[in-house]
Amino acid sequence: MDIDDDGDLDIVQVRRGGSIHVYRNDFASTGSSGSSVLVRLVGKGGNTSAAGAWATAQIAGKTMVRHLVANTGYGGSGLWRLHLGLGKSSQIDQLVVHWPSGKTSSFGPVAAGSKLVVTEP
Ligand SMILES: [Ca+2]
Repeated sequence: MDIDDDGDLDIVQVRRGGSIHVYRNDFASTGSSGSSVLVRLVGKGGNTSAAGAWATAQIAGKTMVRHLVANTGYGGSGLWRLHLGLGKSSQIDQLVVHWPSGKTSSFGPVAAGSKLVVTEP
């Protein structure tokens, strides 16, 4: 998850019956890492969190796929948004969201550093 909303991924670890550990990733602020695009999806009907949606991103001739899942293992939880790492690329050429209902949303280019909210059509 990205606890400080700066586009790089951080980790929060909660041990059963134990303490909470937060590992904040400050690598992006050093200028040493690449950029990213964050996409929050808003579904319709009973699935407003868009669980089960997925997206494909065309970035510099390569295809990236990201799935929005409800959890990431025992007691785990994901971002509830898509984190698309761009490396040194300056944009996503085309982004296609595939909704659980079967609908799609397509747009682009999307500049690095963007934070999008996409609503199901
Ligand atoms: Ca972060």
